[in-house]
Amino acid sequence: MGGDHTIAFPLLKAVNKINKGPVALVHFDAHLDTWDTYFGAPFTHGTPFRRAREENLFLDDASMHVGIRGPLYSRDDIKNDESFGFKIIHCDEFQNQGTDKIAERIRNRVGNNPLYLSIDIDVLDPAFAPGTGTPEIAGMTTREMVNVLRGLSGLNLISADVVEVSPAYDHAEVTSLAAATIVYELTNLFAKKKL
Ligand SMILES: [Mn+2]
Repeated sequence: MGGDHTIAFPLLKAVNKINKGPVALVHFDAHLDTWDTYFGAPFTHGTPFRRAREENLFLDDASMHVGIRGPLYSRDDIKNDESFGFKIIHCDEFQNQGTDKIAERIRNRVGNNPLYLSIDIDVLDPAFAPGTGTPEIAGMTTREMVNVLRGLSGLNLISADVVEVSPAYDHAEVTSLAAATIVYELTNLFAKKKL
């Protein structure tokens, strides 16, 4: 919970160790986070899933990004990302598809595989989560976020992160409220798994 998205890489390593193999990765974010380097550095909040790919930490036939809309450095960003095994649900698709349909697409992709959910708070529109380092307009609403998560009930969720909350940039704790409530929804998903 909380900080820089770089943490997803060591967390995935730990989860792979416990799971004894790669997991389905569903990544909510405005950005792909699969760059090779960011400002010349290999270990940053823009590169965790490239490093994870190099160590085969996620399943290339069961992983996806949700909410993508960030700017690209080059066309290769998309080509490389696809070659790593990611499918993408673009944020614009929420305009024409309900959250039920979006959740169904995620469920079909993940299947019965063990699931790691990585949630960058910047997947939300800055109206709902201004307190983050790389805000992008035209994002998800908190209502869409909550309803998609509830639609994932019953999946084999084994671990999750909620990252990139930056209280220094927040207003009236609106970002912290969104993040805390997302974590609460995640605990419900873990609890329902056992029913
Ligand atoms: Mn991110």
